[in-house]
Amino acid sequence: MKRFLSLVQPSGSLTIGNYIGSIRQFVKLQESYDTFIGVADMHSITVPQNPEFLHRRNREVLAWFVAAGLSDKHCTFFIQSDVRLHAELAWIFECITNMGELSRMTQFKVKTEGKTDKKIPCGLFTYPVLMAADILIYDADIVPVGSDQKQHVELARNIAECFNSRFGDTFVVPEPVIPNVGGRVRDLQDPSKKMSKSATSPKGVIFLDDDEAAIRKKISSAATDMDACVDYDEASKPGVSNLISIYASLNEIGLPEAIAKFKGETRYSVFKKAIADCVVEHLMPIQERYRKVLADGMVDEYLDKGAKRAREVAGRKLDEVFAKVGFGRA
Ligand code: AQP
Repeated sequence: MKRFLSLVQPSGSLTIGNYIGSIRQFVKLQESYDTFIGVADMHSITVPQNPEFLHRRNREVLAWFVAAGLSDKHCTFFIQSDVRLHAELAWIFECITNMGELSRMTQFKVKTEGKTDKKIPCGLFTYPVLMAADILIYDADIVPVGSDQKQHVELARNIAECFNSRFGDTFVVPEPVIPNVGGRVRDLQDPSKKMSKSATSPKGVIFLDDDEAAIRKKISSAATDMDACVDYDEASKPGVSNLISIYASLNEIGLPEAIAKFKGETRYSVFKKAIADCVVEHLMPIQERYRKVLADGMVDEYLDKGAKRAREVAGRKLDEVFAKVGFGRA
């Protein structure tokens, strides 16, 4: 059975972007793959985190996974820091990755915009290498990601190919899988940016744990344009197009169908209400399940079981890598 893997950072409350761009895809794939789903707490400290929040969020992210429909029958759930082998492999990968490749990473440029070198932690520069280790240590065949992470999966492919050519066939070269619609959910207030959990303002971000009133308020005040005519055009109508994409993704319909439903509507209030109804309808049942999952106390059991298996799989791969690079005694 082929393997798929994805990790989500517990760097804040999860957003509808995380849900549409990644978690929902995992739910569809889980039965057809040997599925590894992780909480990337080691990645999240590239920006300062409150340790207490981080502990709590690790469990909460897992609870969202389960509430969204992922099951321990199909998934190996783990917290990244429970499998420290990732960091050991990342060190080896850092030694075969050059600075030029990392300097080209768009996420690095976005996250360091306007900052001087003194304010940029090295981890922010090298985390794509840790991400490569996350993926390659499990020999993942596919990695479903939002479009913002595609470049990082490409880096993982380059690293796998580089290692394989230097030390012999060792790693599976993974494929990124990007959703056709919803690969980049945009911030509702500033559609030039992607919706992010750590956005400077929460106004443009729909968090999975937002209550109905907050969701409706955020959507009704989403930035649109002065045309007063609903249509899809990412360049000239990014705000309206974003809302249509969210609608299409959540309803699992194609963009043309979603566009046809709203095209020509002149009242943005009516259009936004339909989007808000759709988001509320989708999120409320997930929120209810989330509360139950946290209350039923199963999260730790899933994580313990998952960490055990993840350590076994990762450990075998790392032993092979250590031997190939010449570590230890022959
Ligand atoms: N806005 C988005 N649209 C589509 N997909 C998205 N993803 C994140 N935001 C969007 C996808 O969610 C997965 C997990 O992401 P992550 O938490 O590991 O890191 P991220 O991409 O950096 O997510 P955020 O929300 O922007 O976090 P912060 O603010 O902490 O940096 C990935 O597959 C990602 O593509």
